Amino acid sequence: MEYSHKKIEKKWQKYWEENNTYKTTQESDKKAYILDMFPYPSGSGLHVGHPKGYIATDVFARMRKLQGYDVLHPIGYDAFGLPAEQYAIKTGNDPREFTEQNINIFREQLKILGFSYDYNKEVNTSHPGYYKTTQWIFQQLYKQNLAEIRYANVNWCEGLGTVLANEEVVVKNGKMYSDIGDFEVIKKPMKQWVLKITHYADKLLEGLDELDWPNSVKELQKNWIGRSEGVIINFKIKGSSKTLPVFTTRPDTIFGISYLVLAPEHELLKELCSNEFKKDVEEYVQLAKTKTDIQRQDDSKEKTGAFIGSYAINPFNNEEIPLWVADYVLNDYGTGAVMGVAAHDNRDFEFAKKYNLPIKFVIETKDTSKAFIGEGKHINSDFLNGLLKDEAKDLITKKILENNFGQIKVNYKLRDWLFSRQRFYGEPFPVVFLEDGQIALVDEKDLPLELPKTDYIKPSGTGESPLANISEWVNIEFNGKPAKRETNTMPQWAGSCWYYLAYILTTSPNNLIDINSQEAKKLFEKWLPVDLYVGGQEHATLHLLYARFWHKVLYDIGIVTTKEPFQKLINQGMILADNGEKMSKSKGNTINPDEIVESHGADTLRLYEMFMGPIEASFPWAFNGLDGSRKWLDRVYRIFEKFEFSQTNNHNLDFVYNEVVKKVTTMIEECKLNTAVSQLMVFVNAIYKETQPIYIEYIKGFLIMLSTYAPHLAEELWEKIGQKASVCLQQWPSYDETKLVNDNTIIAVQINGKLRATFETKKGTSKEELLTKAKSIEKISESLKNSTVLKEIAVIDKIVSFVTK
Ligand code: ANZ
Repeated sequence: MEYSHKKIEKKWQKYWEENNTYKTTQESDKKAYILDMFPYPSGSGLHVGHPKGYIATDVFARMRKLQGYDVLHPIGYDAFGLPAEQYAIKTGNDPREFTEQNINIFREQLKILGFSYDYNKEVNTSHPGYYKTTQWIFQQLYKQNLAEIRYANVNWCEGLGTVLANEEVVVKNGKMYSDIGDFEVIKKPMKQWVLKITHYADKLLEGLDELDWPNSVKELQKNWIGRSEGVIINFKIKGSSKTLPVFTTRPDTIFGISYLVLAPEHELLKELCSNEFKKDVEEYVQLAKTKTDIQRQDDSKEKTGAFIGSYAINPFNNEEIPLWVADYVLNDYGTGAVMGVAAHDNRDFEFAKKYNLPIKFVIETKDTSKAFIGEGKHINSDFLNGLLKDEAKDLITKKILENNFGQIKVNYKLRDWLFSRQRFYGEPFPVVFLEDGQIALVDEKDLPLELPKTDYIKPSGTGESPLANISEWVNIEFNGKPAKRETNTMPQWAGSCWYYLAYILTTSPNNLIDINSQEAKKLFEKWLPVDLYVGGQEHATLHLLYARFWHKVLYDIGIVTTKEPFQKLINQGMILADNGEKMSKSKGNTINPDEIVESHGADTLRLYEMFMGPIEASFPWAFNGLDGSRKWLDRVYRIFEKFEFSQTNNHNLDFVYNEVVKKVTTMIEECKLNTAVSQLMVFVNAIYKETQPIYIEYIKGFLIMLSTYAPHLAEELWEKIGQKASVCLQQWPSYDETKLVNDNTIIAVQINGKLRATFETKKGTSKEELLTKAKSIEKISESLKNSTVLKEIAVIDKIVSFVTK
């Protein structure tokens, strides 16, 4: 017998909506903020992979609600962005309308899956009511001197007609491509807004330790920030008053220097180059210009360079060191100059080999045919001889400081964040440029600065934003003076940097309490940090880094109340196509959740996606698995047709029920959502073994637990046993620890000291009974038959032993 999911699911969705069942409450002293990475509302809608993370958070949020927490479980849309803009250009539509349509489709798709979202808290980053605050936050960054316009070598993507952040660029075969769309990216100097995320490098690193995040994500962020401690040594130049600062993390190798290298763009290169070598060096510099940073750093490529005809002096032994130029040195890292220690660095080794430069080993090794990177004692190093790396580093650093040869320096790989996009469909910058070149902020009371209505949103092709074409928007009067607006817009990341704060402040969709108010502060105190955040791993060094940066700035200026935004993070795995490939529209192998809801029901889809395996792992879609989940829900449904329920407990199910409640609770708590389902199955199996009426309180407890996975069916059955709705607002079942003692024990049966069998029995079973039970085991009775039993021993709860002849 099957239940009608179509009838049931519609009915309860309507009920929840009418009764505001999932309204965010503020009545408990316990809170749980459970967040999904919000979707980009693309034109193609959801496939079955998308809701996997959403179902997981929903199960968790529902349990927390039932446990009496105030739960914040919202959803919204990361709605600015290129695809909508490109679609609008292609079809001549307004990206805003297109986005609105897509959001409506997404919302419907989510609603039929029965999520416990509080839709009243919905946000859309492209709504002026929302981006008003995005602009306000930008202004705070500006006021904190964390935003400025710089003439910078940026990542220009012709295909997208915009600049991209380093985090948005992928490197393949030494070339750069856009993360979205896979278009080629080149370096190009342009005037840009940058956000000085580098000022927060240390804070971003420090905070990581306290977070309950996957190690892989923490590592990705650590490496992206790339902190390294070293020193800058100022080398004197022979016959010149100039010094050349060189950053190194290995000052202890100073007696092994073979040469110093400058980057081709180094500001001192021309000056330090002797006349004789000018031509060679200039040619080399031209050649280097044709390569990207990535090609220059590619370890598989042969190193190239040129001698520049002058020498530096090693401050510790006064040796002359030749100066070279080479493009494997990057100008914007460290000081743009490197000490070449050929014996102990692979790149330097290759370089020295190629140009016949000396290779001086200063750390002990037997194999001198290649660079030695490992740990060992210092040799040929004067006062450092015999010391290991760390000791030697400490000593040499001390001497460098004492003698004023240089200073301590910490370097980061992290670069400031390029924050301008030459696009239409993003947040306008809330600034104006006055005629004298000054920048002024748009008055707070004039925010939001809205995007103008226009039909003309194509990129200009010159690298200027489409907004530059709308002269009545650009040219304004500001406090009585002529001024121009910024025509670039913010990147899509801006809106997603703080959306988790927006939900807290939202009183109705896109209607927010002032972020800079006492009321906001109280709410932040209540809800921050996010307790569980579930989303894809691809955001490790993008959204998750950017959002942490903004959060820390907002913390420092007293807006938010915690140092970190997201306490626990889980990266959900993917749902693959049935052949193991990634699901994608272009491959035509996607499965639409709407169809599954139609054929099997939302509860089945929810249960199946959770039962597939650990949430972090990826699995191929399997229709037989889906059928299996549906069959189990039907089996649950039939309990209510077949069995009678009783107000009195016959204690048959005491052990299994209490154990299942305990396990389901801790498993959901630990986000082991697949094994929690197995436990619910264990309980259903136990019911089916019963011949007497089932204790109604256990049925209720079961339905409450079931409602986290299959809320529609659980509501229906809850109603069927005569309860008042809603099952989603009941109290999570508790378990009785005293019922959890399993009062059975295992008895070993030995014959002449050898283990022959085991059996289970109630604890405390008498000696006589133990002997009888042991003898009734076929294997034992067979053995005893043909021998004389000399002795029978029984130890209660432990063992039965026979000695025979
Ligand atoms: C001497 C040395 C000896 C080095 C040795 C390494 C090993 P991280 O940890 O990544 O910060 N370096 C410094 N500036 C550079 C630049 N602009 N372009 C390319 N390489 C640069 O690495 C710091 C090390 O990278 C520095 O320490 C320097 O080489 C090199 F056995 O100095 B080392």
